[in-house]
Amino acid sequence: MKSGVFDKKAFIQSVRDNLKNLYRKTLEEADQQEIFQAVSFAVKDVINDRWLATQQVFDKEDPKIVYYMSMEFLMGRALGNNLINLKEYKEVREALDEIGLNLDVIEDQEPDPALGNGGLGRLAACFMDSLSTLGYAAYGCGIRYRYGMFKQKIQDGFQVEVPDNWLKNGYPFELHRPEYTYEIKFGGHVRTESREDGSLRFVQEDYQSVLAIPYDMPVVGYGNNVVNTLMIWDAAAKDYFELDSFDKGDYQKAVEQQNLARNLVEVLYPNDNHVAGKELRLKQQYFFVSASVQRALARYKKNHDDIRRLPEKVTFQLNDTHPTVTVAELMRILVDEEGLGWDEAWEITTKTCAYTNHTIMAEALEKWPIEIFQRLLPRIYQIVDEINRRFVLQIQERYPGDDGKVARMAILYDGQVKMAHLAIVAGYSVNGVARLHTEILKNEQLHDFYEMFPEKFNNKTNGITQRRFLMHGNPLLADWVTKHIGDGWITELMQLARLVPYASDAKAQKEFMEIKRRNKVRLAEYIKEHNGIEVDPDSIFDVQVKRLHEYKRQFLNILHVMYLYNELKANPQMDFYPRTFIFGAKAAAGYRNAKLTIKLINSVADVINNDADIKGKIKVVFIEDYRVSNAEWIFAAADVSEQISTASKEASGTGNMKFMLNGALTLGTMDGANVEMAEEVGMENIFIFGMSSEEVIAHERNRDYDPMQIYNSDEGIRKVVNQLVDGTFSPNDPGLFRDLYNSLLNTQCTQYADTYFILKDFRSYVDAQKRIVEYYQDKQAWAKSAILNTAHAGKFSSDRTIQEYVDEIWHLDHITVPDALVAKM
Ligand code: F58
Repeated sequence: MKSGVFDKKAFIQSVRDNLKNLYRKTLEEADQQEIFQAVSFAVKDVINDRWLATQQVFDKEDPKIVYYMSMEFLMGRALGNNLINLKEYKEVREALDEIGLNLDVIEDQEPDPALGNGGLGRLAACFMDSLSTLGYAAYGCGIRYRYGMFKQKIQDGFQVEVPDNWLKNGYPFELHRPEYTYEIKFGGHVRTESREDGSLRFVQEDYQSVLAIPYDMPVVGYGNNVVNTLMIWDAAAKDYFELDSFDKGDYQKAVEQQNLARNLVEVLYPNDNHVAGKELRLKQQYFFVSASVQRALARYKKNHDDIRRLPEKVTFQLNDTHPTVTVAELMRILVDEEGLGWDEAWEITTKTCAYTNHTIMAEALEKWPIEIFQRLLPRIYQIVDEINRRFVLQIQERYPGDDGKVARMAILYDGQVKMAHLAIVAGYSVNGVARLHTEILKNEQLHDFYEMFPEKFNNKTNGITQRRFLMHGNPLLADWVTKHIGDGWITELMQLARLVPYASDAKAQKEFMEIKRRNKVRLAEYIKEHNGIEVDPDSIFDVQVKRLHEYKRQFLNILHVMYLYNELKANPQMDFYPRTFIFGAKAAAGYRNAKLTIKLINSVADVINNDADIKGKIKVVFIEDYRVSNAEWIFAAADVSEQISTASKEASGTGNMKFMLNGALTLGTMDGANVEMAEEVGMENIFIFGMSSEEVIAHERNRDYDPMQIYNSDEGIRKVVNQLVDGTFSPNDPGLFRDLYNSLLNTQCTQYADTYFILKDFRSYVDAQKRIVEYYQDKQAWAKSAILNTAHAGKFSSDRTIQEYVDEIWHLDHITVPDALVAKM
């Protein structure tokens, strides 16, 4: 086991020992949760040897390290993934089988560590997997939220949020590291004193503080002994011990610190593409940033004595603007604690921090009221103020007399701290997450900055890990691929291109579609069990799973389902290929139209699924609690992948890539990474519709779009829109969907009607849907396109993305961890 050979007997013995030591139970007495824990600890033993060995290599070789700073890591379950990456998945399944245990059932006991919202958090998790697999030294730095993303229940068609207590049984893959505790200071004020050499020293006083205590989670590389660390921070009160003694310390202060510590890491803010400007969120940001930067610098100083050479060994990647205080915290430590001058400190900081932008949506741009920022982080604010002062001078020098530039570009303006501006000014790299997105950043959103710092801007098209989203999620297809081209694709996804010849091979087509069918049966059983709905595995599985947001246009999808239903009702004899429309989405708790869209989908499902007239030709399913674990099965079972955002709004998308890898055909707009997917797979194998991003941007600029004209002139559209308010889908409460109706037509309700151009793109979408059903009925053509989608998904591996970050931004050193070293642990 240590050096790559799996020892079945030892593994089973280890599981039995763990049951005995943890629960004083035999295998026969233990329940499935206990068995999950015991198996996980047995796996962790194996991981620990590699983890220790990796640390020794770090110490010996001193590679440059990337600290991936992110408020979110949507890791998903670890047990199965760790086994895959240890290359022991099948062996462990067989070993457990021999003692009467089923690995699927055991894996299902694990809570989904859901410390993220959606794409941004899942990207961070895929990146960690690729960093380990490619052999680069990395720490993921984040927060150990007590409650992650809420669990979604559907009650009477409405979303209800239930807290997700993922730690209630204890999480076997985390390691408590109290020896790396740091103090984090909030509030108070800054006193200035003179040093002996006449320079000034800044001291924060009368602050409240909390302790940051890290938990480490292993991130196992595929088959290479490398184990990196996800370091997530828990909070504890500093002076709590004083509470039980009346004569020591300040009781009031101790209670406050206790409350601060409790609240800080209590819960993840459940918004996607929208920021909650809450003071607690800023506290969370500074908390994990300060702890991580302190940890990174302590690590560096252990074996380097020149802090000026920090950029040679350390880089901080800011996952969106949420960790941008990194910049100011690094400056603070360099100036206040290391005693460097401003210019020297700035030189180091601007070679160490880099920023990734994930959205152009205005609601997602972080701005903090200066009042809050200054009160909470007085010293950090002073530093930001100085960065801003110097930057404004630079703008004025470059664009004399242009006050517009200052207004648009300053970091502090209008009583606000603009985090993106700070990240761009201090970062040595600014990247978008798909080619189109980066172009929009350069030409529109961040144009002023691009003009001033063109050399900072670059693109890194997102990717996904094939280890989780093909090997683990779709073992049948993974084996089929390996049978045809060998297993090199597991670490070099471009090798999938070798499947191209099989796309036209009748036998391969048949096998591929049989696998798709078996995955559809697996999902149909899940749906039957969870929704009580019977779906036909021979119908077209048309799937849209992602966070619910107006720009992602689940609304367009369900309006189209209503439209089809109307057609079928009007003409029950029409030629109609059976379709199953599958949705899965969480809405932010306070996002009304998003929540109402969930209710609409469920109401439409109720009516259509129970209408005997249409003979089950359309089914609508809303999968409750869409999350990483059920996502893996959903991607495997999809025929059609809905990627239908209003062009220009989806920065990249990553679900689109997971569907493609699993052989679904995309029905999408020319948005985000869809553009590059179309380029890879060819326009014959993808279904594109709707306005281009240029057209959307032009309409937004000219404000010349009038949905009313479409409503008035198109009867089919008028009918579905009217059905939102005539009680067709809510007979007991005909006004229920009025807000959705208004969002399409009524200018009083939103800044302008139909903000996301749903009616504008509707006909083009109907047409693309028609083309796709026709195509589906040509079994050979479809199978060929499906195989070609898998074959051309190679570019969308996060391994490719990470290699680009390494080559063009981070410049990390490659490490290897020899078997012999692991064997010695
Ligand atoms: C997503 N952003 C983009 N933000 O929407 C998606 O196109 C992209 O593929 C993905 O990032 C990865 O680059 C996203 O998920 C959030 O969830 C933030 C959470 C915190 C508040 C602001 C939005």
